[in-house]
Amino acid sequence: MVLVRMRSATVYPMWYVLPLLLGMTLVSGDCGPKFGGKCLCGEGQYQERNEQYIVNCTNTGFNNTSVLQHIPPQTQVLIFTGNNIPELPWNVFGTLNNYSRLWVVDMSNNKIREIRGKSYHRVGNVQRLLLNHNDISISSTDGSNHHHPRVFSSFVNLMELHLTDAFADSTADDLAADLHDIFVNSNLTKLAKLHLEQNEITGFSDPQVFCDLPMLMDLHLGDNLLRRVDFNITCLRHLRFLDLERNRISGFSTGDLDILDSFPAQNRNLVIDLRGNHFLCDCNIANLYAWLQSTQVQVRNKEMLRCHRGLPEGNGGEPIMDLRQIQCAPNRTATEGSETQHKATTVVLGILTVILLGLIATVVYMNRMAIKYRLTPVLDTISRKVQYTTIGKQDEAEMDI
Ligand SMILES: *[C@@H]1O[C@H](CO)[C@@H](O)[C@H](O)[C@H]1NC(C)=O
Ligand SMILES: *[C@@H]1O[C@H](CO)[C@@H](O)[C@H](O)[C@H]1NC(C)=O
Ligand SMILES: *[C@@H]1O[C@H](CO)[C@@H](O)[C@H](O)[C@H]1NC(C)=O
Ligand SMILES: *[C@@H]1O[C@H](CO)[C@@H](O)[C@H](O)[C@H]1NC(C)=O
Ligand SMILES: *[C@@H]1O[C@H](CO)[C@@H](O)[C@H](O)[C@H]1NC(C)=O
Ligand SMILES: *[C@@H]1O[C@H](CO)[C@@H](O)[C@H](O)[C@H]1NC(C)=O
Ligand SMILES: CC(=O)N[C@H]1CO[C@H](CO)[C@@H](O)[C@@H]1O
Repeated sequence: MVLVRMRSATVYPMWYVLPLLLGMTLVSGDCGPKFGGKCLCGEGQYQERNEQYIVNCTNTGFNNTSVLQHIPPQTQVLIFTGNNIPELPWNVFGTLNNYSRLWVVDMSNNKIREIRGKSYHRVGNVQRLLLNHNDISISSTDGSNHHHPRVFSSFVNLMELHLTDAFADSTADDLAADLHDIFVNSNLTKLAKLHLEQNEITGFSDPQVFCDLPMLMDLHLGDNLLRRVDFNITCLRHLRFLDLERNRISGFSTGDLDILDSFPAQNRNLVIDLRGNHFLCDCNIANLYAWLQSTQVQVRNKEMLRCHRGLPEGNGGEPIMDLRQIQCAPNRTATEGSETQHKATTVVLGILTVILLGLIATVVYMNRMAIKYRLTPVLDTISRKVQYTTIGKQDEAEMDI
C-alpha cells in the first residue's frame, strides 16, 4: 500500500495525469437514495464544455423513467442510455423542478417505442436532444395511435436533434409525412442541426418536410436509401451542410444541380457530402463531372466519388474526377434506348416466326391424310404434265438435230 502511494505521489503515469490536465474529470459522485447506486452524479466535462453537472445513468437496466423525477435541480447534462424503456410516460422529469440549467438530454439506446405528446415538460432550456438507436414509432397510419405531433413542442430552445437510427424499421414509408407534421406542430424555430442517419429512408413523399425548420443549418441524411434529393432545400434559408453519404443516388438531374447552384448564386455557402453513392458511369455522370469542375458548391472529398458500370461491387468503380475522356454524345441515351428496342423487336419477331412455323407443321402433320388425298390427283397431273413436257422437249430436241 505504502509503496503504491509513494509511487503514485512521485511519478504519475502519463495516462493518469493527461485527463486531469485536460480537465476531464470523470463523474463519480452518488446521486442519492432514489437511484439505488446505479447512476453517477457530479461535475465533469461533457464534450466541449468543462464543469458541467452531469447525471450519468448508462447501462443501468432501468425499465421505467421514474428515477428521472429525482435528478438534482442543478443538472446540466442528463445521460440516460442503455436502459429498457418501451414507453415514455407523461412528465418524465416530474413537476417539482424547472431544470433551468439542463441543456443536454441524451436518451439514446433505450428501446423507446413511444414518446407521448406530454412526455417532455420543463425542458425549455434544452439545446441538444439525443434519441439515437431507439425503435420509435411516430406513425399516424398503423392504428397504434403513436402519432403525437407536438412531441417536441416543449423544447422551445432546441438547437440539435439527434434521431440516428431512431425509428422502428416499419415506419419508413410515411415517415416523411409524420415528421413534417411533428416539425410543423413542435415549433422548432431554433433547430440548427438535424440528424436522421440510418433510418432506411427511401424518399420523402412530402417535399416540404424540412421547410418548417427555419433555422436549419446542418441536415444529416447519411446511410439512408435516398435515390435523389426529392425534398425542398430552397426553403432552408440557413442551410450550409447537406450530408448524403452512402445513399442510393445514381445521378443528378440538371434541375437538381441548378437548385444546388442557387445557393452560391445567392452568396450562401453550401457544403455537400456525396461519398459512397451508387453513381452510374453514364451521360449524367459526364454532366456531374462538368458540374464538379465548375460549381461554387463545396463538394466534400470530390476525388473520392466513384461511378460504376452496372451494379457496384465493393468499393471499386471509376473516380468521377478522372472522367475527362467521357464524351457524352448528344442523344446518346435516346439512341441507345431505340437500339435496345430494335433488338428486342427482332428477338420477339424471331420467336413468333418459329412458333408460327411450328403450328403450321403440326396442322399439316395432323391433316396429312386429307392433304395427301386432296393433293395426290394434283401431283399426279403435275407429274404427268412434266412427263409430257419432257417428252415434248425431247421431241423438239430430236427435231432440232
Ligand atoms: C457515462 O458513464 C459511462 C459508463 O459508466 C461512461 O462510459 C461515459 O463516459 C460517461 N459519460 C460522461 C459524459 O461522463
Ligand atoms: C420502476 O422501476 C423501479 C426499479 O428500477 C421499480 O422499483 C419501480 O417499482 C418501477 N416503477 C413502476 C411504476 O413500474
Ligand atoms: C423492472 O425492474 C425491477 C427491478 O429492476 C423489477 O422488479 C420489475 O419487475 C421490472 N418490471 C418490469 C415490468 O419488467
Ligand atoms: C421555476 O421558474 C419560474 C420562472 O420561470 C420561477 O418563478 C419559479 O420559482 C421556478 N421554480 C423553481 C422550483 O425553481
Ligand atoms: C413558435 O415559437 C415562436 C417563438 O419561438 C412563437 O412566437 C410562436 O408563437 C410559436 N408558435 C406556436 C404555434 O406555438
Ligand atoms: C420550396 O419551398 C419554397 C418556400 O416554401 C417555395 O417557394 C418553392 O417553390 C419550393 N420549391 C419547390 C421546388 O417545391
Ligand atoms: C432529346 C434531345 O436531347 N435531342 C437533341 C438531339 O441532338 C440535337 C442536336 O444534335 C438537339 O438539337 C436535340 O435537342
